Amino acid sequence: MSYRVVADSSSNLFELPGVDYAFAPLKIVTDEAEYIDNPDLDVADMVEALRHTKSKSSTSCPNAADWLEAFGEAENIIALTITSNLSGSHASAQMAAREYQQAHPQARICVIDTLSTGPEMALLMEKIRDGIRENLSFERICEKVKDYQKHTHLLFCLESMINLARNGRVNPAAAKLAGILGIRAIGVASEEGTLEMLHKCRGERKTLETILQEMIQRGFQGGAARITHCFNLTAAQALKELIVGRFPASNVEIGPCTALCSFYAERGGLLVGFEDGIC
Ligand code: X90
Repeated sequence: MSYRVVADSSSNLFELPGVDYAFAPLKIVTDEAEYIDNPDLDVADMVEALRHTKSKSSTSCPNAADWLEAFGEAENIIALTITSNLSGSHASAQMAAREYQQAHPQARICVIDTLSTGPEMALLMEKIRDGIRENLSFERICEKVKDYQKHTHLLFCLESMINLARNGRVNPAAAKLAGILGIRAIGVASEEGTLEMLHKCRGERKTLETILQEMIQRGFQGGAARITHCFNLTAAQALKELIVGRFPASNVEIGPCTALCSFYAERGGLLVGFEDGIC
């Protein structure tokens, strides 16, 4: 049985080694330029250019045609989207799925609203890959990933929420928390797939310790954790060391944010996806 895994580029992954994978890119748009979240883009250049631009910047999600292109001609498709509460990506993917199903009545397609993004989405993708490798049925894989989703979480730590606030993705009061220089705001993806702020923290050490405490409080017991960072490898590594110091058997990997997450998480931002102990 042939499978294709598809996700929008908010997953920060342009490939998923070992499986047929395609992504649907989001875009960052200003009056002067359009940045497509794909491997050709130099994210450092984009972040720098955005820092100096006076024009308004916004983002746009893939449309149904973009999703259809990513679906290709696959027989079995599992598609993952960024939370439907903050983006139209999920609605586009659903529309594309209906069209695809009409054109390919034999095909099977499942579109999952991750109610999250970034590294939590990456964990769900890994779970799908495990299912494909184990030769599980399409239904079983979809069921398993939806079940796993109940046990995965996303925490994040931002040094600025300007782009989130300007684009109406967070309420202004929450944005104000992170607006003060030198203060980092820690938040979580809520069960409804919205941003919920938890703490403001001063100093990197304290911030990372608070993230680990929040992970433990949400049931982390040393399973898988995926960290993505926006030009902050040092903090990502320090967080990994903290996690592994406390849970030596944990499986922690670090990767960079691509364009969409870099735009919203902004320079210095960290995102942590992790599974709770029941997994
Ligand atoms: O459709 C679009 O234009 C994309 C809109 C995306 C808005 C939010 C992206 C957030 C990226 C920031 C911290 C994590 C928040 C998680 C909330 C569920 C990363």
